Amino acid sequence: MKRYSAFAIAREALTNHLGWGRAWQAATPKASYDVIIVGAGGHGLATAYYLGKNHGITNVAILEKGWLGGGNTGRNTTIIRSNYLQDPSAAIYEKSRSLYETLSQDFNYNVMFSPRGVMMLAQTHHEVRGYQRTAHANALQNVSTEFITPARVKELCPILNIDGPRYPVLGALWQARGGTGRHDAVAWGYARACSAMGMDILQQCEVTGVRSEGGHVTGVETSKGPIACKKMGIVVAGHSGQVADMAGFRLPVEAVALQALVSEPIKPCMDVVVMANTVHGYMSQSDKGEMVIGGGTDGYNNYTQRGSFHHIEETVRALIETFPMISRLKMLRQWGGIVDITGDRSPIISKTPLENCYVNCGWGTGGFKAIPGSGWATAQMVARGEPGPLAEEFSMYRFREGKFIDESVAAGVAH
Ligand code: FAD
Ligand code: PYC
Repeated sequence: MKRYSAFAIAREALTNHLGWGRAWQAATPKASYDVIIVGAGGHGLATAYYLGKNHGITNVAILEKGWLGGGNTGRNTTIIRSNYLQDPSAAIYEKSRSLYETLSQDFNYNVMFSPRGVMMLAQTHHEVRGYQRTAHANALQNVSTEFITPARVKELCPILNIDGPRYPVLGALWQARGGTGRHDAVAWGYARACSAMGMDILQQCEVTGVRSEGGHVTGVETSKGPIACKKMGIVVAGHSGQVADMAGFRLPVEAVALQALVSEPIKPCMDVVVMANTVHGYMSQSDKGEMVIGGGTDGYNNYTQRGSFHHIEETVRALIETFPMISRLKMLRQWGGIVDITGDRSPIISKTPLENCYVNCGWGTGGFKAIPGSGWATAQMVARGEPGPLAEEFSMYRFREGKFIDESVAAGVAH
């Protein structure tokens, strides 16, 4: 793998940039692999990466029906935070946030992690109590957050109107080391590192069936032919129900569209991320100057993977009271992704009814931030055959046993 450095840029500048090479190799399927990961989103790629890096398993194929990172990983608004309420969540999200801090160095590839600070506005007394509770829980979990006053909110984000008539800002849950990252670069960085370890990333390779014998997966049917495997990981977000169905079991997840939009680029006016969960809107400014805006999920299950007009209207209307300046902005584009939501708004990292088949899903509206930690934990489960400490509470069977990990407040846009 070519190392990226200032020296490499200078050398390539002198040789017409002919020496860069591909970031990852185009592969053709082998007949068999030790591990097949279905889904080349961030979670699938990170799982493969940590299988190689932490467990020395590199005879791995990552199968993607479209292009890598083209699902939710390439469609999200890139907010990274770990201000969750319950202990198992705080552990995995904080592991993830801390891995983000050094991911660029780990990859030798810039994922543009920007710990600019994330605030979740409290705009009702109910939210004040909820976020104060989270700040106290985070203190016990070694997650650094604080509940801040409206004056401090205004100081951190001067374009905010804190005196709105319907929803004045009463305070905020502030995580100074939360922020954003570059979503495509996260997928590309993992892909490049997986390819360098000799793994095959098979794009345009849709899994259409799962072969099993005596409760064991033996391989998959794909649009490029059958491929055998010793172990299989299903990491397909909004399509988890479909692939689980091919494997013969059901998952407690619903698929629903989540949408976002960006404005025309403007001069820098906001250097923090603001989430306003009561009105269902959140905003940050991208490096290009666009205001990145998102709202709540669609109110009905669907697989549309596109934006809709009513969503723009609702989201922008909701945000204008708190950010009056956006009423004068032109919007450039909108899009949607199919997110996989569980009943307690927490993910599933789990064994399944098939002995050597594992599932990672249910990240819903909030899984970009979790990519490194989730990949770390899922790789450990696939390698050892049992979930480790970061994953063990996230079994799919918790719904049957009533052991919910309720994150409906922390999930914000998914309540
Ligand atoms: P994906 O990236 O969707 O990857 C799954 C892959 O599986 C896809 O590429 C798909 O093509 C592939 N696949 C599906 N079926 C098959 C098959 N049969 N065969 C082969 N491949 C298959 N999270 C945050 O933390 N912060 C945010 O700010 C944030 N904002 C969001 C905003 C929007 C608009 C959306 C849609 C999501 C947002 N999220 C956010 C959530 C986050 O994007 C997801 O939780 C995360 O990207 C999920 O990653 P993944 O790898 O599990 O799924
Ligand atoms: O989980 O922080 C989040 C988030 C923000 C927007 C969508 N999800």
